[in-house]
Amino acid sequence: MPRVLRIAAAQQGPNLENDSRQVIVARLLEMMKQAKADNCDLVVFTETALTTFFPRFYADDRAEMDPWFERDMPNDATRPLFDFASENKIGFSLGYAELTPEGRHFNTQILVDKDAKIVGKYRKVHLPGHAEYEDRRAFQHLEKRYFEPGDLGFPVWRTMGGVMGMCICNDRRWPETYRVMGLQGVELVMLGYNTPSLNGLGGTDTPEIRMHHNHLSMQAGAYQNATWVVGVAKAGEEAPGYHLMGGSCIVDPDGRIVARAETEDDELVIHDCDLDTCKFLKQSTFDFAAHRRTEHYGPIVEQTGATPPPE
Ligand code: CDV
Repeated sequence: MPRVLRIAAAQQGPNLENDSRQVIVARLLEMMKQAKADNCDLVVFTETALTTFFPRFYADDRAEMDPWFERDMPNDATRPLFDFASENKIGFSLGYAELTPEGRHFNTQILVDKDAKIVGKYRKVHLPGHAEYEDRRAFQHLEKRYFEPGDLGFPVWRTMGGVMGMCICNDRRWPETYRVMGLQGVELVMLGYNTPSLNGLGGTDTPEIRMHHNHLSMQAGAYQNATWVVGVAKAGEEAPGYHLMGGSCIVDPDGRIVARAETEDDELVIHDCDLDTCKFLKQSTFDFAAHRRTEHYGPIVEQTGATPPPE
């Protein structure tokens, strides 16, 4: 099995509110075709790739949001991606809003192998934002209203010659996300993000500092767990006053950005990722079995908020 995977991060320009699934999937398919023409093994699409980022909309009745969700995967709209994958032997990872037969709502990412088989499913654990309408915000971020936290943990899968895992957007900011996968020997973490260029609450964040946070989180996660990380944006103005950052990138196990998007549009960011380059740090600085001191890590799982010492 070759250990060099040619990976395309398929950044997307904005999905507008009225764009149909068919129009959006045609764009994704075009990027898959370009990736195949460039001999890629795997294409990574973003979070909620099939729709606009609807958690910016408020509805009293959350069922009004159900049309943004997929009840089956593949379905009629996404089947062209699966057909292309199996006919051309190319894998992909795709983010979408999932509505289960039991009526549960998740922010989901799947991993599809070169025979178009869904080999992995991840459901977003860290849901940012809020559950009720908040007047003080320039725009809403209602993920806590429309999704429940993922119930699958952070699994990894041995597929396409490597050990692969996924997370979604806000998950990338939490070291625990990468470490749980690192403890399973992950060699490639794939993630998509919809990240506004400004904080809806105002504050001192500039678009530049937010881009810095974006890359810093992924670079740290990659280095500290000796894994490749592929981060894929949905970028640009999805609505007036609602601008999403780009900056899609591929990060090597040393934490270096080795390829990066230059636009805020549909754009492939391609790199030959040698999974064997994970080995050196996994066997030295980050040889977890040799160096971790779990007897001191209790608070990480025992408490959520910080408890500073008394004044
Ligand atoms: N889709 C996201 O999870 N977005 C968050 C925003 C709200 C900060 C993120 O962490 O990028």
